[in-house]
Amino acid sequence: MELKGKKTLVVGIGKSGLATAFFLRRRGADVTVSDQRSAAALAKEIPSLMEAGIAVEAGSHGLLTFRRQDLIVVSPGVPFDTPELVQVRSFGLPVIGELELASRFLQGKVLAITGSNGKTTTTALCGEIFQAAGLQTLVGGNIGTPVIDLVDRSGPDTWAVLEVSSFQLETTVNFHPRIAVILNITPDHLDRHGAFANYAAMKERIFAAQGPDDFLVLNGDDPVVQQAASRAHSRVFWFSRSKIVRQGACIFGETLAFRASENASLEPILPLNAIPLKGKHNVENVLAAACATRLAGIPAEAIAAAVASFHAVEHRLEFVVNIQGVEYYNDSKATNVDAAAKAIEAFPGGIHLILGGKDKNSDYAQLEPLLKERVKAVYTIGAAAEKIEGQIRGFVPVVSAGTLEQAVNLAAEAAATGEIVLLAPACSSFDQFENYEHRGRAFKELVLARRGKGVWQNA
Ligand code: UMA
Repeated sequence: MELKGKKTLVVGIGKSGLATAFFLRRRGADVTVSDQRSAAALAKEIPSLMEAGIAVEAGSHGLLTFRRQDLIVVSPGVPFDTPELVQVRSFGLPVIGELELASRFLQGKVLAITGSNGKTTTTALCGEIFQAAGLQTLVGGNIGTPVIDLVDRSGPDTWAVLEVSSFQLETTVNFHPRIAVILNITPDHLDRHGAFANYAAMKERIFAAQGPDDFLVLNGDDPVVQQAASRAHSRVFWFSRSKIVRQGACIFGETLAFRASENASLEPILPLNAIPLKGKHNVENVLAAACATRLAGIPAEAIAAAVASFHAVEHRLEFVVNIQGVEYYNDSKATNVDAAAKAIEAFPGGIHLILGGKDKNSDYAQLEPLLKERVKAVYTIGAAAEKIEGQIRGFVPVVSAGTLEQAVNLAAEAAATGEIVLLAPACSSFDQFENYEHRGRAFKELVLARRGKGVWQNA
């Protein structure tokens, strides 16, 4: 793909857009960036963009700016149906995302992981397994480092391990992972994708450009993911926590095992009790990671060693502290109902649960059985509080806390020895925080500030 002298527009100047704009400029393109934030709000970004010779449109997206381009690259958070994008697409102007652009320049092989939940943990774990096996490894995508920033570090022998979101997949064309993984598909981002079927279709785009030599790893326990197999053009492998698979990874007795083909015997990878992560969902993440990395040719021993020394990624069911017998867990990344359910399932009971934030058109009543069985009280925060309270009232005592600070204090005061205070909000964070990381850090600071009030044991 020739970029020299091409008129390019990058829409959105967040992490992904900034990295893309500088990449395009380094490759000799004529670059403009457009962001709906005001020039004042972009005061930090504008000087370095101007210095690199990149033109900046701030405050709104101008149709004329969009029409003047040869190529438009959109950031993942910019909806594909933004009116200016719809118009220029109707003129035949190419509109792609950062993931697609990066994949055209990335050298080596790609392992890409998507799913509604568990993507970041599985991506980080696969990265560690590759590294433990001595392979040249790059990790990026939705996990934090834009894929475009990996391009200059990639070579023919590199494995790029990428977490890819439905937002990123929406704009792919030729993105072609050697190994693609779909962990699970449950309702999320319905405010962006509309119907659940649209969201599921975005996830399936991860394998749309795969061929017969590629691998697709699917969750054999997830009915929505199972349906994807009939549309695959690549070799399908399964992972399952509940049954023995034809080919892929599964549980045999107390051992996680891999079967290379229908006729092969099960090869033990590691005992289940060697998995240091909490929760059944993390067993699924390890199964997926073991299957994908085994398909990449990594020996079982290297997989077992990397899994055994792997610890929870920050903000994913992260143990914070034990203060006077009460354990605090930060699962700020539980930004949808299914993720919150998985966090609750990780504990047998005695949970003081903090729920709320920005609603994504979710149905919180789905939590009913788990709330009744395991949760002592719910503390609601943020813009979604009223909706959540309306949908879960009667299942469990609900305290309207408003802010995270108030929720932490109320939960800490109510929790008895042996109980759990869990932030698994089932919502995104943008009503009260910059992002889920900001929310998770705020939770940890509030919790750790309480250490003065008792005896504690750090993470
Ligand atoms: N903007 C516009 N016009 C719009 C919408 C947004 O100009 O119509 C601008 C905003 O003003 C802002 C910029 O776009 O300046 C933000 O871009 P972005 O939302 O794409 O965010 P980035 O900072 O580029 O981060 C993105 C991913 N964000 C999203 O998908 C929302 C990050 O995933 C990812 O880590 C990063 O690229 C690097 O690849 C975060 C995320 O929340 C973690 N992902 C969602 C999730 O996990 O649920 C999908």
